[in-house]
Amino acid sequence: MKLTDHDVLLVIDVQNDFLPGGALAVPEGDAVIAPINRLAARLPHVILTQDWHPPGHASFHATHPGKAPFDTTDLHYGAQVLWPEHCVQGTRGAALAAELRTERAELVIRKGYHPGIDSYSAFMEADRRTRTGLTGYLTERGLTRLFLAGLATDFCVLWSALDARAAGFEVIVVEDAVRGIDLDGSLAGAWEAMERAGVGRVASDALA
Ligand code: VGL
Ligand code: ZN
Repeated sequence: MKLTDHDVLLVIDVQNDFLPGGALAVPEGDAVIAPINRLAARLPHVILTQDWHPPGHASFHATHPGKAPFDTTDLHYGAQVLWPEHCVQGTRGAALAAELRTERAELVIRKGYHPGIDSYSAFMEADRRTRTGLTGYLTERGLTRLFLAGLATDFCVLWSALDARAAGFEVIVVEDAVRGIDLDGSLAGAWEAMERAGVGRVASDALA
């Protein structure tokens, strides 16, 4: 696949808490690092995201007495999965993976820092109103085609891909550079939803 200067690698949430041994470990989450590092050396532009929650965040089960991890609850904007406490601002768990090659990243965009709103998407928070600013950044820089990689396929990658499509970007998921959590079939559902939305798929080898 031929790349142009309008292409960007968007690396979603490759943080310690999503890796094996982390607070919200994604199965084989560490397997994304090697392909991402190869792509980060190759794509003309690289942007990273970082899940970045304050202590007591509304998406943590412990914030809601009587709730267990992976229960759901209703927040002011709708249904919310309740997660183990993860990616707390400034902690080791919130840090980007040490093995991730970050030196070519032009932007690190943080999300999920409003105490009462979760944000799976790199573009828009879960209230579906609060914007992160990423659409404006990409647009100002003329970056029109997004290659998505990272964690987790069925949450932050999925929502970022759908919002990017809705904003008019071309979106291609690098299928060997993502891994999912898979709650109740969410991983298969995520691939279906992305296909319906016109999200493409590519193997990292095709870009190497
Ligand atoms: C994520 C659940 C909670 C993700 C972030 O990065 O996919 N999932 N926070
Ligand atoms: Zn989170």
